[in-house]
Amino acid sequence: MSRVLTNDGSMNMHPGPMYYNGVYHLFFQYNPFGPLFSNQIYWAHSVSHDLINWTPLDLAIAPTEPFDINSCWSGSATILPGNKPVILYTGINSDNQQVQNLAIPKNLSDPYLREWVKYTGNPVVKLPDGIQPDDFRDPTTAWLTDDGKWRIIVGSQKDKTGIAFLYQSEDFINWTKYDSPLLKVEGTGIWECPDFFPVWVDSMNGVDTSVLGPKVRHVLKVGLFDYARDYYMIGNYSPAKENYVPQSEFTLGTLRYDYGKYYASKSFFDPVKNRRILMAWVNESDSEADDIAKGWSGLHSFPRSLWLDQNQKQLIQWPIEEIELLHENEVSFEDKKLEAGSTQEIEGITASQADVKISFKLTNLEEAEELDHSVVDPQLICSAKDASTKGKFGPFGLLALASSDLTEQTAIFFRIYKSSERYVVLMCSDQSRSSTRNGLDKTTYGAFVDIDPKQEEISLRTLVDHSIVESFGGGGKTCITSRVYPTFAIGDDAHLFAFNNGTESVVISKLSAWSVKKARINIEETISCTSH
Ligand code: DQQ
Repeated sequence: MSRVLTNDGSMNMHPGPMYYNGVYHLFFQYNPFGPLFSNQIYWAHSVSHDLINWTPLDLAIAPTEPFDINSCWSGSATILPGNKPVILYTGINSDNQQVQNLAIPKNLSDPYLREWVKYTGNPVVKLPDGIQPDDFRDPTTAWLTDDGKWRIIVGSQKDKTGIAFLYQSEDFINWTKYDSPLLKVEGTGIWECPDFFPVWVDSMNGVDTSVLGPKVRHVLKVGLFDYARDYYMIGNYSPAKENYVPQSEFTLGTLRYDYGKYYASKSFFDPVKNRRILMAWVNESDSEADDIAKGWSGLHSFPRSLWLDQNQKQLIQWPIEEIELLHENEVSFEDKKLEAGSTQEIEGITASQADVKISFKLTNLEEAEELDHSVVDPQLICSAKDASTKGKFGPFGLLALASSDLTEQTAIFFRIYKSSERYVVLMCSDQSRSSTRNGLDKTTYGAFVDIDPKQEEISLRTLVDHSIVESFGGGGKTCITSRVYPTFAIGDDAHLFAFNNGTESVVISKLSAWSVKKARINIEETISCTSH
């Protein structure tokens, strides 16, 4: 699989992914001196022609100036008219304040934009009055409206109220804080790595960040530092009064891109295939000592396309189609009954690096058990009833990175409940038996899937890549990413099973699975500097 990770350092994500002249760029937070986060963070830079195979370049931005001497933190790329990329990023200045700086490519005719130079007048956005020095960061990609002004959001907080400050500029140098934030919500803590972008109301295509009007809704994503979770809202934005009205009020139950280990994400518009593509930082679930021993920490999720669901209530996410470049040895079958308490090994693929799609057909659903309304948090329900706890319909799903005797397994499964007159679909990712090793974060994740099992099959797609498992339930309505470190179920000793621990049988209506070849990543290669 393709994971831009660092051989010798800490990577914590929130890249400024961007497309420019035939090349995809991935910038990301990087500590060149060791595998853990530090107070000397740089911008690393990799490039790709297919979002699968990546070539590392020299570090793009280093902490060298008074305005970023104590680290170059997250930010975003924007393509200005005339096809000119610029980066806005957070610098920790010599007074340890978070300020926002501008950098531009040194040589636009270098197709890989290897060198970036900082604006000598940095910072272009200073810490606002009344905001703590470490509460102001992560400028978004900018968007332009017909009044000729650019806008960005900067994440912040004041007294635990999360804030999306909005700034306007006509020249991308002089920025003015708009008198009211785009949004603020009490009690959430600081908002990191905000993202703000339009999505079509009636298409799966992506759309450029500056598009406005009745055919789009706007997504505001905020990362809650206190929970390490990326929440998003869908709403209506009108630039006239910088007014953003989310369709539903933000709460900690608000929609999340991913209900597992998935944070500090960033999206960008891919004009080649008209896609909005999302990438996130997937941190480690092992210990710092483990990270020091392995010499690196942090990787990023597989790129996802994202679009607005037809019901306009949530986003849909799906692995980009380029993953098919890495598929081999397809295995598939249809209509296979999975009796209560049974497993079905999926053989013929490399289970440690695989892509598997499975859908389940259920009958006599009226037998489903009632949802216990005393526990409403799906993650708690999944934590209380793991993959071995029998239900009626469920747990059924996949056992990934499983040892042959199932002592090690990462279980991604569903449970179906009746709740008054409708059905509820719960999706869980159970890491409790992912490894015989101790000292790991084996938190179980869970979320509901907004599908009606009377109307459609229960589908799951899971990407397995050694220590990362990314699952897409309900065709991409609910996503859960986990990090696991099996000791036996590794390499050729890893197995993949479909399983049903419910008392009711289910039918695998269709399964397709592939081995996924290794992508070319982190391989230095002399890339020709062909003048464009
Ligand atoms: N980590 C970055 C910040 C960002 C946070 C520093 C997100 O820019 O807010 O590496 O994890």
